[in-house]
Amino acid sequence: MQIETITTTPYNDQNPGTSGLRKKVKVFQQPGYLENFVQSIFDSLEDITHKTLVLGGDGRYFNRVAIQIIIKMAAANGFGELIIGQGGLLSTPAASNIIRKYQAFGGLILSASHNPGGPDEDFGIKYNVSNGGPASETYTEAFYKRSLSITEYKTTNIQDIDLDSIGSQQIGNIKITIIDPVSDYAELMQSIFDFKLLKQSISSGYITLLFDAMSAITGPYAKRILVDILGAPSESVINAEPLEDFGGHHPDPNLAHAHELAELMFSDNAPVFGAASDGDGDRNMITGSNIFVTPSDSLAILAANAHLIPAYSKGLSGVARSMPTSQAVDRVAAKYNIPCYETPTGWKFFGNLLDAGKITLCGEESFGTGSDHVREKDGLWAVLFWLNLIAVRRQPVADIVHDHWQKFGRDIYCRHDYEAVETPIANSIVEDLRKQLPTLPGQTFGEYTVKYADEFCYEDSIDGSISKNQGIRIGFENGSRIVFRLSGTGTVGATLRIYIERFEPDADKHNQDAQIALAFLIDLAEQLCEVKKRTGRTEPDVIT
Ligand code: G16
Repeated sequence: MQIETITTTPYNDQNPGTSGLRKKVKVFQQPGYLENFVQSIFDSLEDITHKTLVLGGDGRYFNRVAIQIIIKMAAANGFGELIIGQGGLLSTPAASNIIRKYQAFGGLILSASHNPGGPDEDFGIKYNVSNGGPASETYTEAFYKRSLSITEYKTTNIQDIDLDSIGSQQIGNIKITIIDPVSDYAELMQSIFDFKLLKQSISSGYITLLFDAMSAITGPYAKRILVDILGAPSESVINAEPLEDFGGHHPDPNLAHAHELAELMFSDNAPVFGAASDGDGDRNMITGSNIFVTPSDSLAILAANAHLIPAYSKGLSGVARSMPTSQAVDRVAAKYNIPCYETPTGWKFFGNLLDAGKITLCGEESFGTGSDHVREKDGLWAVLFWLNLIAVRRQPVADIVHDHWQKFGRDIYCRHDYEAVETPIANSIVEDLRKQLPTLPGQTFGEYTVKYADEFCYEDSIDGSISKNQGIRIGFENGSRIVFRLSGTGTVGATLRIYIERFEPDADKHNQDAQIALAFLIDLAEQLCEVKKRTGRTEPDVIT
């Protein structure tokens, strides 16, 4: 194996966002672009010699090409072993599990998550550290800094590796192991949930289900677990084959993009339970017959019922949610007298709390829920949690949700996204909101009096690191909130997200449509940020 040092020129746009570096495939295909970023990561890590690196992605276009490039670079940079999912495939939670289980040094996960795939669409790459979780901002800032001054990268002249045959081979100083991407993950799920009860509930017909894998990574995982192990009929998993372009769709599990599932779930033939996951398998959308469960409510319901699940039967050490996620889980934590943490958007902020044992469950409004079993959010885990819950409580999803609201009140919630806004316009919206902040407290709009208006700043209670400018929050005396922030995962222009919530304690008013119940706050948000006025748009692109 001959090591080659290639001269390169830095790119100035390799600053990782909320979850790694995401760009158009064409950007990644520029000479040295992927290589520069990978070398910047390797250069920024502590000694990597003889260490083990996990490698896999969601199978989108450019996945296999990128994996071959990274294998050669990892070999040249001195790694001792690579563990790669067969076909170059690993869901994000499965990769996190493999890093932890095999005590790897870290992992590279290739995905742009829920963003579309294909030659003209998106690709992404992120580094996860030895706890299985996304690298913290300290690391990502170091990667970026290094990428601005990089002058060379290392690679080797070895042949492309056969990614499809399971087994190990030694090439020079590096061992390359291709593993089944599903079996370790399936084993982990069986150690958390009551599979015997699930099997009975499915075979008796009490639970009927539909899972939409959206032509993305969870197809093989869902088929193995839901169909082969738990015995659900094979038609229970749709769009089960991972495709490089996700069949031309957005692999984004919401009612707009998982429309096949949504149509069935809101029809007379709806099964008891329906769910979807995203490109890389870390997100989940939960529905029941004629009901959609918001991710914020789902987190609260899982927290309130966790004691019914074998792995969490002893209770939760604490819970956490990202700042824009509704306060529903806070009410559960208060009732059970456990700590509740509020972190910035981004799964990486949960890692320290999970490692320190301060929280067991965490989640985000962006269709992410997870626990201390891995250090990523986990789509199929959330699906199995809900199935286990339905099986134990012998209640349909709608009853579980309504019972929860009855007990805790309902945090009526929605998010409006304005996508691909011209960056200068988006920046001026944020700047102008910032200027208004000092004048807002004490002002009254209808029945809403502003209690505080600020920019969220997070201090990590474990390592003391501080993350500033994590979203603009306007909180009202009655607990309602409007939050504005720019997404850190888009690849075109800027995406403005507006998060709106209002607490409704009165059970007679729980069955309202969120857009109607929140209409006043939605109008107020426009009055404050003027996104429609400034962009000439009449509607958000996506409402969740
Ligand atoms: C990523 C992060 C999540 C975050 C989401 C949305 O998810 O891992 O923590 O909530 O992006 O972030 P933003 O609002 O900045 O676009 P994923 O599923 O895209 O990896």
